Amino acid sequence: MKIMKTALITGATSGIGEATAHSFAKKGFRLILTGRRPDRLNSTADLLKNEYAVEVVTLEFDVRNRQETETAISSIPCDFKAIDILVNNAGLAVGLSHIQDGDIDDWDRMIDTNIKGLLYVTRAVAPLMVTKGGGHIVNVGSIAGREVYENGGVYCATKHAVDALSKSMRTDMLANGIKVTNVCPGATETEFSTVRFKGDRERAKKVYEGYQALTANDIAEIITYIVTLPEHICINDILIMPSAQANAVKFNKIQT
Ligand code: NDP
Ligand code: 8X3
Repeated sequence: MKIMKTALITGATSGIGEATAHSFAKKGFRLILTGRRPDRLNSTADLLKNEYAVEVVTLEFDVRNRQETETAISSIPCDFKAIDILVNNAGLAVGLSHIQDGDIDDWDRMIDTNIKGLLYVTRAVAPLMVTKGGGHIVNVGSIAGREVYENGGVYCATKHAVDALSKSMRTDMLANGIKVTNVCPGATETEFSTVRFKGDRERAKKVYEGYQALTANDIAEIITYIVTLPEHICINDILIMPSAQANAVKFNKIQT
């Protein structure tokens, strides 16, 4: 009998998280999808149930809220609690500014979501993996976790933290049979830049003009490859860039 994997994906209402939900559903995984927008969670869940006949549970919570996070994870139905894969994807950049001019509310949102939120979810899910004797945690880092760029200091710091936490988790949970992968995308066209520019879609669109950015689906397929490798293989760390991107700031753009 084929053993079905159960995966929890944070930030499954959009972009990389939503695409990963589709890619996992194609493999027949049982899904726990999370995010703050219930309409999107429900429509994705309905679509995946109809299209791939997979079981889907949705959890609406804000990863910044420790109590909400703990309550949501503990409400997962018993038969879904043996989680094989956790994709810590929920995250965001807000604003672009020099440190000396930075908006401290923006900093709080990034730190609370990208670092503390990832930790709250992991602290709630990892013990379930320890109990079942294994699992795979995929943290969505970034090129911003490898380099820093002007005006992006706090976002870059949060993604450097994801890099450090991925290494720590891999060390701490090695004896528990838990694999940890840090997936670091470069420019990927999602709602990311619209969020960074606080709803300014025109400005966001310009980020991806003149070259072929990665799609959410590109990253989702890579995550799916990583979590379906044989048990004895772990991709610890992977950096994925559009062919037209050399580093955080250098792009080969066609001038229009
Ligand atoms: P999107 O904005 O399209 O998706 C972000 C997801 O995160 C949404 O589903 C959103 O759900 C969720 N999220 C944000 N804040 C919270 C919160 N407080 N609580 C719960 N969920 C939250 O962007 P991407 O798909 O691009 O981003 C996914 C990850 O990829 C992020 O960690 C980002 O930093 C990273 N990344 C993105 C790159 C890019 O170029 N796009 C490159 C490198 C890394 P909701 O609003 O419903 O809560
Ligand atoms: C998102 C990519 O280059 O805007 O992590 O930081 S970048």
